[in-house]
Amino acid sequence: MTTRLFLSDLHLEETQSPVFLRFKELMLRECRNVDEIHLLGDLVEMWIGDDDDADIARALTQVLSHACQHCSVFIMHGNRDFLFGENFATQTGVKINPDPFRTEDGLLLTHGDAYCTDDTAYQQMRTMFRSEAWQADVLGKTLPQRKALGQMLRAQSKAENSNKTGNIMDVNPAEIHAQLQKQNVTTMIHGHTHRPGIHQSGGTLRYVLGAWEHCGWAVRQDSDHLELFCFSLARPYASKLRERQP
Ligand SMILES: [Mn+2]
Repeated sequence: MTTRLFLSDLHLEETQSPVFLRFKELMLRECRNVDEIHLLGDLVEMWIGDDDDADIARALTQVLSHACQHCSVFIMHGNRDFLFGENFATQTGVKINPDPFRTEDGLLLTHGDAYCTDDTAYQQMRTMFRSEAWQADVLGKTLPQRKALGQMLRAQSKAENSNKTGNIMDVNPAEIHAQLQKQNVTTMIHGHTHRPGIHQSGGTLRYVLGAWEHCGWAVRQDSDHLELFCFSLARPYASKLRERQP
């Protein structure tokens, strides 16, 4: 009997933002209620390396370290935080899962961007960002250099409205189907597209997490029962789960 919580696309930037406050409340509360919390990518708007000393990086480290004392926390790389590395994992206690990741009870977890195959320009960029050579080059720069690069990329992303749903292509259903068949599972959970919903097709189920914009989104798993839910970011997070029995 596994209880899990899945989140993605928080795009955390500021420690004083409602998004970060709700995330903190949720993590500190739910780590006592579930066995595992899975962060399925784009937890932060940008990660420039595990040595980042920005407020949000420190605050995030604190929250995750605390949560890891009570439950298992897994991180998957999104297209904005693919530089989370082993130092961050060691510091906090989180485990970094590969994308896709298949749970032992047959859920296929993915950030989702790998299946947006209709956007060929995006896939070319993705291949570059995920290459060892590009990552080694970036991580070889000094922290101040990476901070400057991060600021530039953030400004560019804002100017282009990169996080707006209309500017993110949806997944390709045939690619999803092929991946589910390859992994021999029928249920997938992903984020990235900022199009929350549940899709049923040919005996498969796909849960899509939403971005934390107008509200927060999560999928809750209680053994074989899955539920997609949203909650207000304007007031403190209230769990619907009972505390785990000691
Ligand atoms: Mn994404």
